[in-house]
Amino acid sequence: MTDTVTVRKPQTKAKPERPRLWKVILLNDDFTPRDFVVAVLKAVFRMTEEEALGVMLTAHRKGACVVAVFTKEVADEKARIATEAGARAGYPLTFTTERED
Ligand code: TYC
Repeated sequence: MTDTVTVRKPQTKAKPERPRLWKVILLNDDFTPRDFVVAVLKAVFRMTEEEALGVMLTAHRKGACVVAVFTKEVADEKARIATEAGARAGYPLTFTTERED
């Protein structure tokens, strides 16, 4: 008679990972006009005038400001479009992205 021992594979729990989010960060510079920064924030990030003014002023005073969080693809694309809008107008306006912890 043969003893049969059944060894089960440890069950891998299906744990749905939440997609990591990426911050779009606006960097201050000494050349881009304030109105231009506000216009880009409104156009690319669909902010109201008040929201855009607040973000622009925070970046102006502190050196940088988080604009919004998105999935990596959306954050990269919006940062690229917003930075290019500045470059097309001859300004060094820069948006970067950074992974949220
Ligand atoms: N510092 C700029 C000025 O004085 C305005 C500005 C604000 C530029 C925020 C970039 O992210 C920025 N004209």
